[in-house]
Order: sequence, then structure tokens, then C-alpha cells
Amino acid sequence: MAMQLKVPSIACGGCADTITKAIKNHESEADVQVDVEQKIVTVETKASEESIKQVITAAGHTVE
Ligand SMILES: [Cu+2]
Repeated sequence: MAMQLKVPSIACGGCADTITKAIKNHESEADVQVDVEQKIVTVETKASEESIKQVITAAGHTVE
């Protein structure tokens, strides 16, 4: 299932890397795309939206 999450705390490519690594660490098969300009994280994953939100929050970012 693909989901799109608005993550307003993304400021640069480093943030994108942090989030991508955190999600892949949680679920190695997840496909993560981060649009830094739009601050949108697109995740193709079998995990629940709630768990992905928790991973992003745990990585120090804020999901809207
Ligand atoms: Cu950054």
C-alpha cells in the first residue's frame, strides 16, 4: 500500500536521508521517496500508516 505523508519538518536532503533510513531500518522492503520541496514522504510499504508515522516521529520529525 502506498501512502503519502506531509512532514513539514523536512528542510534538506539530510532530513530526507534520515527519514528514508529510519523507514528502511523499520521495514527493509519499503520503498521511500521524499520530496524535499513539497515536504511529502511517499512510502510503499506493508506496514501500517500509524507505524510509519511513529518511525518518522522517532527520527525527530513531525508528521502533519
Ligand atoms: Cu535537513
